Amino acid sequence: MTEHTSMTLLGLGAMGSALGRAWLAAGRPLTVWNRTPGRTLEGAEVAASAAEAVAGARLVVVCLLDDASVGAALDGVDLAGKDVVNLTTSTPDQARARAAWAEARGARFLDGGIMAVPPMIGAPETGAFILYSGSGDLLEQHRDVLGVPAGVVYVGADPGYAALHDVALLSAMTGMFAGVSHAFALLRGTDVAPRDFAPLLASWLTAMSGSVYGVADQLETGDYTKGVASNLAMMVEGNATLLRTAEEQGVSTELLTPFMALMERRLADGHADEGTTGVIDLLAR
Ligand code: FVH
Repeated sequence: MTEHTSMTLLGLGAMGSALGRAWLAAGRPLTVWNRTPGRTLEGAEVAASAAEAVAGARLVVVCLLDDASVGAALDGVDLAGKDVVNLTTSTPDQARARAAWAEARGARFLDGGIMAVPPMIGAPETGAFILYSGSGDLLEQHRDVLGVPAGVVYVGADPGYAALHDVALLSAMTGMFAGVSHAFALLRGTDVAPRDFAPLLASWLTAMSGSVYGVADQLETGDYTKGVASNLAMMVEGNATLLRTAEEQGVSTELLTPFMALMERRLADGHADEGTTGVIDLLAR
């Protein structure tokens, strides 16, 4: 018989439940607690309070709405000697403060950023992964169990780094969603079926995604003209066609114009031969 580390999960929302189901399916005994009673998981032991759930476990996984709910749930709970893994989305500063808070209570702390939606949990073929930062020793000790719901990616000892990476990835996704929304809006009122357009859009975004490596190389070498295939002068000219088409199709340009304005500023500063990497210099305060 394998002896498992005693483990508790705080939070049975959509994501907490998905995580819990993955651990139970993998044969991990699990104690669960949720603020609103009645939310349970078949096969798990239900604790009457967060304090009771934590008291009986070495490994404490927290997946609540936000950092404030973590503070509320664990207020007054004895964390001495516990390994706390916080998978609640937070900002980098919140994660650092939560790490200091947990360590001051005698716990080891690891922060996590879940790069998946609930149906991807426990399904490695989906590419789901969880970013971790903080105690590397804690991660190594529990890597097997933490690897059950999704891939494990450790991004450093700074407890704020998982949140930083998480939010950077989500921010890029938000920009992509904005572009996708604008693209589908252009087709409204035409006989182009969204279902027919979707595969073209997916292929194009996939093809363009490789450009992130070029941006990274330019940032690291400091040469923003290196390997430029489409220069800023050409792209700013091309923006006029994008804006005019939006006008023709009766679509607002409000999602496009903030980025285009930054491209124009960089061009006006004399960087016609760059791509869009110089926009990063304009953003970073
Ligand atoms: N669902 C998703 O797509 C994502 C994807 C990536 C990462 N997130 C983050 O995961 C955290 C939990 O998200 P969730 O989907 O489980 O969220 P909900 O279904 O809304 O459940 C929220 C749970 O938090 C409990 N809760 C809220 N406030 C408090 C509080 N003050 N004290 C104690 N618990 C609290 C809530 O309990 P209840 O309402 O059932 O009583 C749920 O268990 C989150 O950080 C996402 O950003 C999800």
